[in-house]
Amino acid sequence: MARLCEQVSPLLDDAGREAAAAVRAGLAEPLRLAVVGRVKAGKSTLVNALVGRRIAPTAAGECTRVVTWYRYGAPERAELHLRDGTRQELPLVDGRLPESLGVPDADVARIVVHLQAGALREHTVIDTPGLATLTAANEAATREAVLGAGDPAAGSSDAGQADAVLFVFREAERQDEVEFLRQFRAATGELAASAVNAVGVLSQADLFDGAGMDPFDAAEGQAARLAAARVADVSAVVAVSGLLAETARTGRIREQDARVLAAAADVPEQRLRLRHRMPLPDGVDQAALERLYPVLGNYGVHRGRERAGAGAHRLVGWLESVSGMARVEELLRRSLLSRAHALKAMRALTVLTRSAQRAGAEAALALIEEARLDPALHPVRELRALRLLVAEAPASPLRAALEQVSADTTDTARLGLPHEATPDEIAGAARQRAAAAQSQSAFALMPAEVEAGRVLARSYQLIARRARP
Ligand SMILES: Nc1nc2c(ncn2[C@@H]2O[C@H](COP(=O)(O)OP(=O)(O)OP(=O)(O)O)[C@@H](O)[C@H]2O)c(=O)[nH]1
Ligand SMILES: [Mg+2]
Repeated sequence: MARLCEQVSPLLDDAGREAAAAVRAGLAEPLRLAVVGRVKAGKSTLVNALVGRRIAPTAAGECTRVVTWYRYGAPERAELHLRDGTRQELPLVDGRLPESLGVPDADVARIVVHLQAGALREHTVIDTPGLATLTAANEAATREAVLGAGDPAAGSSDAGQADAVLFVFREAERQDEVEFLRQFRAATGELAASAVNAVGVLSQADLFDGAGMDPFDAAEGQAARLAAARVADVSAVVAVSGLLAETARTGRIREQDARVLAAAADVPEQRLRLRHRMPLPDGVDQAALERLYPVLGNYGVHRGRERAGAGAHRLVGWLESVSGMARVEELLRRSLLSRAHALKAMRALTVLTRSAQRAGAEAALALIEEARLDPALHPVRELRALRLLVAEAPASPLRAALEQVSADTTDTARLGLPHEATPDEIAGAARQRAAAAQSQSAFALMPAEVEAGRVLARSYQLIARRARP
């Protein structure tokens, strides 16, 4: 891809050259993950939990107004990238982004925050303003910055910034989520979220109305239904409480807090709910307890009381495990980080192709077409085939094999062979699979399966060739 960027760049116009340079620079960076969803879905809270810092502002009202990147870097700092191309330092306030940026929001293309947070070595996280928000400008900015639906005529070289998407769905909106995804897809076109580059979470699981059930169990059931209904848009959906994870991971619970909770352990839950009308029993520090509600939510306060007796450490451990955040990270690893190289190349190819088309650069398009056939870019073909297959024939037997070969792993793992398999064994198994995939392709009825079989056969041939050049 890097070589292709260099070859194509001189054949493009100014905006295209800029886009090619940006794409080239991005190849060496961690995967860029955009966190997308409706206003107040809990995106920024989740970002804080992912990063392990309370850096992004969160609030009950519409809060994130500017697309904000969190990337690994030292010294820790925040910068405004203004639309006129200049940059300005943005001082942090108590380690958090300030409420006011000092310039009109509309002048800011994005905020870039550099942090030395371990999680950011693996992926850059892009927090976005909520879609379907009060202000149309927010929504346009998000679409533009996330997946390149920006208007190229308006000089948007920002197009297509994210390699992968984390959708944040919220219980209250669940009726609308299908429509939301449809609109999102329409707005983002070829770079749209799909089963290969997007995963979902059902947020605020602690608030779920489980009708007597544990809210997390109820949320998990709903998450599974959402995933089944949207197989083409996200590879999976898991339930999570961003708030509990953020609280657990950012040192917000001290010994003193655990003592306050433990002191209220025997107060009936009903009584706690009525605390504004009826004072709590002696021995409960009502003011201190009140301060814990925004930090832990009703669920965390009420269910946390019984764990608090064993101290803050145990309480925090419980918050972390009940939050579901570890499962979100596992999903990110399994579905997105495991194919980071191909996802980055896929976005890069799309951006280059668009730039070449816009500039009417036939020679550049020819180079890109040639590159698509290069074995080095075969992983991109695998992802495209997988995307199509999941959208059109999700139950196809070819799917699992295609998922397996398209992961960033070793050829033995791709074939499911033991680690110590010899080159001859690898080549032999790969040739056999190639022949099988070819015949599956020949007998398939759905176009998506025909293509999947073809791509898979080629994947196995390439593995065979790598083992025995
Ligand atoms: N109980 C509970 N509250 C949450 C959770 N996640 C977020 N919240 C609360 O919901 C409100 C909105 O959270 P944010 O993280 O700011 O949501 P957002 O999607 O970034 O909002 P915008 O940037 O305005 O689109 C805040 O008051 C959070 O404390 C959660 O998992 N559980
Ligand atoms: Mg936000």
